[in-house]
Amino acid sequence: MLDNLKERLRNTFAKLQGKRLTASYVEEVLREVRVALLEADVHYKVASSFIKNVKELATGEKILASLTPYQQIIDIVYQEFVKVMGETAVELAPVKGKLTVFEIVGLQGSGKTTHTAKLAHHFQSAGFKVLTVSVDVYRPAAIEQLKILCNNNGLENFDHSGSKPVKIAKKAYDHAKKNGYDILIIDTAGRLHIDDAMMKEALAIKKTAESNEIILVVDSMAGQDAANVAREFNELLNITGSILTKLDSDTRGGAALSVRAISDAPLLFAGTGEHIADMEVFHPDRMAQRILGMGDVLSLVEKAKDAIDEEQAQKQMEKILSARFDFNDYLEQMKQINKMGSLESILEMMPGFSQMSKQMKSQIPSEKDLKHIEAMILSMTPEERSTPSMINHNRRKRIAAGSGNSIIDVNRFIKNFDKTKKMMKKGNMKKMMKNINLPF
Ligand SMILES: Nc1nc2c(ncn2[C@@H]2O[C@H](COP(=O)(O)OP(=O)(O)O)[C@@H](O)[C@H]2O)c(=O)[nH]1
Ligand SMILES: [Mg+2]
Repeated sequence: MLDNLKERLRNTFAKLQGKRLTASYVEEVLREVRVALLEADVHYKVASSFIKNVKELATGEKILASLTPYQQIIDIVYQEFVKVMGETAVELAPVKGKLTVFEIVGLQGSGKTTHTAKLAHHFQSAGFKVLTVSVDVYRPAAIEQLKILCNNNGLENFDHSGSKPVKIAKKAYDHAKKNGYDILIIDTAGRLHIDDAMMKEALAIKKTAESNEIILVVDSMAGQDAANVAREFNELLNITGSILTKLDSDTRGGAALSVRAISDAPLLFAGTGEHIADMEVFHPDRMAQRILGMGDVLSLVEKAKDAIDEEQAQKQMEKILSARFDFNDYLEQMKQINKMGSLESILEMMPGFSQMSKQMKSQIPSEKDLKHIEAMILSMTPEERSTPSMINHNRRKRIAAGSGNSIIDVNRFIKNFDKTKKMMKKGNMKKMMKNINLPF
């Protein structure tokens, strides 16, 4: 899902790599982000305010002077995505022993009936006594659909043969009250388009059944329309939350970004399939990560931020690329890398990783190896550390004995060090660093 938006943003951000930012450059990039949002069917008002907010943050002096603009801008955009979708996950919190009524509203085909059953399953699994009822009298098959879904999944459905939605809702409500249900979920009828009759009916049910939650079901494939649906339903019914459905399909994603901003009610759940359990609590941060297609890169940015001081990183980088790289640097370098966790797992998250040769990967020591390497380096004299070429056979024997390693270990380590150095000199490392812009 969201593949187009993901791809557009990725391409846009790729241009930032390794560049010093200027305010006008940021603007150029943000223009592209705006187009990407609009193409993903994000409502134009939402897109505009999104860009405005990002611009304010991204053109601050500190960011512009930063050595890692790529990470910084992505981080700002990411934070803005999270904000637009509501910051933190909001969960419905019905109380046992007291009837809470959910009224499910939305256009026809958006997934109301399916999600009525999913919600019932969700709360019943959490120990609530849940009753469902369909008041979609216009399509008898719809009432049957909910009944079957409930039967198949061990859920309770209020059986009726009524023809007046408000009356059915009232009966179901009385029944639920009398029989000690914690939750009543009312699946209402939808239309292909928003119309007066549908809205009036939903409002009348709200009054009769004292609906505590008005939950709007939105098809995430609805694109720009999703924003209009959210606005109109909200104006009349004052929705308290929404469910975005069909996020498993090839959606452009705009709905996810527009609905919350327009209705100002939290996105509660994401529908991710046709099966009863295919519904997740909506997490704005995780969704932002999916949209950016860079969840992994973002956590990488976090790691890099924690582990590495920018200025020191720049110095290290310069040294690696010069011929002066010695054992002291090597040890420092490997320690830094190790602080970030397994290097392999970090690199795997990055676009440039596949370009790194197998041979190169094999040069990266594990944490255990590092301990041995550290011992070996500490057993060297300062001259040896800074002039690796002077370490002859006798010196190697001494280093082995002093560090508790075998001569074979020492030989292998020095050979690896030479290889790594050669590779860096050849410019492989430089190329790699340029591609991935890792700050060390
Ligand atoms: N793939 C997928 N299909 C869904 C999802 N939610 C609903 N559907 C399908 O969408 C169609 C319409 O759903 P339904 O619940 O009948 O919509 P309603 O008219 O609003 O009650 C059905 O075929 C559902 O199986 C979802 O999250 N993912
Ligand atoms: Mg239905």
